[in-house]
Amino acid sequence: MGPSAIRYAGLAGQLESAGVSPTDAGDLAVPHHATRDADAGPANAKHVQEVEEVTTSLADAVSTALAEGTTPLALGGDHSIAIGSLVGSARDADIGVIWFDAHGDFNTPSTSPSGNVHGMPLAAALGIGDFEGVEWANAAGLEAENVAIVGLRSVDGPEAEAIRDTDVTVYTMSDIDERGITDVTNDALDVATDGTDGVHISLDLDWLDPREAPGVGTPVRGGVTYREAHAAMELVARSEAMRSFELVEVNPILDEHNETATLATELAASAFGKRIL
Ligand code: 4U7
Ligand code: MN
Ligand code: MN
Ligand code: MN
Repeated sequence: MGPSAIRYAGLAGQLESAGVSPTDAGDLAVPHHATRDADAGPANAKHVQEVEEVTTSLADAVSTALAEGTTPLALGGDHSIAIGSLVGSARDADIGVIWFDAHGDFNTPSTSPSGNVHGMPLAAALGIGDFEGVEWANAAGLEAENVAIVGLRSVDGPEAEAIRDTDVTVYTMSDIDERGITDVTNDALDVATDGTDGVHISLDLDWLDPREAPGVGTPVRGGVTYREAHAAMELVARSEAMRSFELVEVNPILDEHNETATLATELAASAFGKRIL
């Protein structure tokens, strides 16, 4: 339902206001939740079979869009789709990623307290722990040293340890408090562009404070403001380094008057270069 809500909120018009001529490639085939057994696959990774199917079709769609010279924008759905975005974006290029999120999404089936794959995509794409050598999930041209997580404020114990064991750079909410969103985002862009061909931007709407973005599955108080979120996206646009983009975790059932979906469309416009004058 997330992609429908985001389209309904006016994504195409917002992108046009940013000077983009968007093409809607439609929905990928995603098995319906109620028709599949969440626990059919390996232990503690719900619907991982389905995630693998969607990863593969999304990765193909992303790499095709890039080959055609366009900038793919993937709509979720939960953050597990990032595995597909990253595999596709990093298939024929070295990429960096900026992960705008309250969470680290660095769990593996061995560490996850929930078994939800939306808490694992960054570890999956980097081939961490259980994901080592898992071909469908590993993003070929992505290295931990080009990954920046921005806005972190909720992380599980073993997940934090796993992040610390890698070269991933983390900017917590405290870093944003102390240094401001501009400095932090510029540093994250430096990390993600260093020696790479471009940057994937992964925007989990729970990055924002739940007062601004109530329609998400796992809200965490103390997130960035509306204005900070726009400022970060505007810096992304100005860098001209964005290669692929995704909006995830909008849940219209939990939303109020589609405001989180609307916010997602506005932030996309900023990331794609919308200017006031
Ligand atoms: B999201 C969690 F335990 N860490 O793994 C988990 F707190 O994509 C939450 O960032 C994951 O929204 C949140 O289930 C995933 C939990
Ligand atoms: Mn996330
Ligand atoms: Mn999150
Ligand atoms: Mn979530």
